[in-house]
Amino acid sequence: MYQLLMLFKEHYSIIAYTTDRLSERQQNKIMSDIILHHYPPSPVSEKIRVALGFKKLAWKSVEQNRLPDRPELFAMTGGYRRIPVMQIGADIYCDTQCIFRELEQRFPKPSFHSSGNSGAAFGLSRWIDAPLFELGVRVAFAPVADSLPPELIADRTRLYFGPEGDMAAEAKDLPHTLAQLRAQLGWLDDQLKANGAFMHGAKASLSDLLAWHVVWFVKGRYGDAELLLSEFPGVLGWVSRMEAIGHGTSEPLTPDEALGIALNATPETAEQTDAADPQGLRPGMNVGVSPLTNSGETAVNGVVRAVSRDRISLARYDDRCGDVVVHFPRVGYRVSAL
Ligand SMILES: N[C@@H](CCC(=O)N[C@@H](CS)C(=O)NCC(=O)O)C(=O)O
Repeated sequence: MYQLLMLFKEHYSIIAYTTDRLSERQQNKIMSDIILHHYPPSPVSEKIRVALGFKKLAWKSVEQNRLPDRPELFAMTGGYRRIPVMQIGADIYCDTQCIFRELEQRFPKPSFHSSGNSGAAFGLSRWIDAPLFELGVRVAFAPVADSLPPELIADRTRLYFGPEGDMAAEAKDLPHTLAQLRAQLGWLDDQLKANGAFMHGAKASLSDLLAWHVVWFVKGRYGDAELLLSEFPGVLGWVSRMEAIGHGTSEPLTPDEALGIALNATPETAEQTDAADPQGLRPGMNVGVSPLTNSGETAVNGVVRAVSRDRISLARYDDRCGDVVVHFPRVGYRVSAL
């Protein structure tokens, strides 16, 4: 069955894409490229844009809609709605935890973990990506909610603050939110002042990329950010060092072109088992993967291709992109047998 599908995919690709403008050589080059699905104001994407700059990589930039109207991307992810998503050929990496690990494995130098703090950094991400980031969302959106498109506010309120979320109440509660945020920015400042140029010393590492996206978000979107940050000299000096890292080099690609690249590629992920998996997950099982948050997101269903302690990879098929493998982190996601 698998071979039959691959034959179909090859044949279909030839009609749909290969006879197009691109020479085979150009295609092979593009097929192995890093493709980042993101949008410019997205702070979580900024984390990865700077990660690509950190590793001095060239990448293709697919600008997605700010609202979840992303049919080409959803065909590939199976409905995972968060941004960013990294695509390499027909392998689709969801969530920045997964993207960081894949970038580190494929492009080990310079390492995200030069300071030897990879465990601490992934632990730190559980604070920064959730409680600290959500304070950033509150200060970025709540004071200006009336001037933003109502559908954007409704969408983000449900996503970040749950079914009972209320952006007007968040606006009223801003002084409390700022008190929480201020104290936690103080933690970053203490760390930077004690350690030198970056969070763990002279070299930037994963912890800097994690902390950076929240500071970038608050600095760029909160009207009184200058005042808020003015008491943190450690953070202010570090901001210019983080900005100097840049985003690597990117070229634009359309969502449709990205879909064509997936259709024309074969997933690289081989079957992998993990005898110690506590859930007994094995290649071939039908499962659904959904975030642990009460954010109204739908599960992504597929057939397990690879299982490990940190990652679950699902094989999926969609007419528009053919066979793909979609990767998720284990931490923060529930895998349920179907
Ligand atoms: N845990 C995810 C969080 C991603 C996230 O929340 N991204 C924001 C964009 S900054 C998002 O998807 N917002 C809703 C949307 O863009 O549809 C990750 O690390 O990638």
